[in-house]
Amino acid sequence: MSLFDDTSLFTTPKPRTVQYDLPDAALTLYEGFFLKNDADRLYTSLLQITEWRQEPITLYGKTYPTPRLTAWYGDPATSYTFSGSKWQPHPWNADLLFIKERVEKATDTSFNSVLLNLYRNGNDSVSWHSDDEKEFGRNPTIASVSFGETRPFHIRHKFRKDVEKIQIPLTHGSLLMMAGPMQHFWEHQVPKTAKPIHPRINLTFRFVYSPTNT
Ligand SMILES: O=C(O)CCC(=O)C(=O)O
Ligand SMILES: [Mn+2]
Repeated sequence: MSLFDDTSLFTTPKPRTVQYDLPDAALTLYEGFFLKNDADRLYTSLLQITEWRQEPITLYGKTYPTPRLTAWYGDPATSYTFSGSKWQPHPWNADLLFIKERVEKATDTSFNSVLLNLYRNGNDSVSWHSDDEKEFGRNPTIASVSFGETRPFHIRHKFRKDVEKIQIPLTHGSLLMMAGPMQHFWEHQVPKTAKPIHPRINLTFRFVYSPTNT
């Protein structure tokens, strides 16, 4: 067993729901949505079986390796363009379907795809962005599930300087639901950290509209 598989490092908080009172967003955090046994099992399994890749990303005409590993799974008809690359999904596996069904039941929402991110250490990150691509529809509902090391999820309003930026620690087994007009009014990031930390897996379930399902 490698150090990365030592899930005893990660604890899940007691289940609780936090509803954030924010302008132009519907944001709900379910801590302990997956209890420790399931969260540990899913972390270890997804770390090993996911088709992780480090994709190139082009910013202002320069190409860099994405500062994390990613993978895209979903229904065959969902394909989507992100940072200039066309993503063809891998087929669902049992772990992803297990997570998807639990999230769909609890939130009464359906999803047809998931983007996985692996933050290997503190040097991995995702920079400020919104998930407002037209393939997600006008006001997309995005379900964000986290396993492994807790990383802070920063959000800031794009237009209102009087609205405070907030940081939400996304713990092992948590579910964060982003809905309403949030992707049009807010941006989010997971910054780098100099602290020595363990990996974190994040899954964002989305509904992708395509010519075959609309
Ligand atoms: O890792 C996270 O919590 C966020 C990931 C994210 O924003 C994305 O994949 O679009
Ligand atoms: Mn995002």
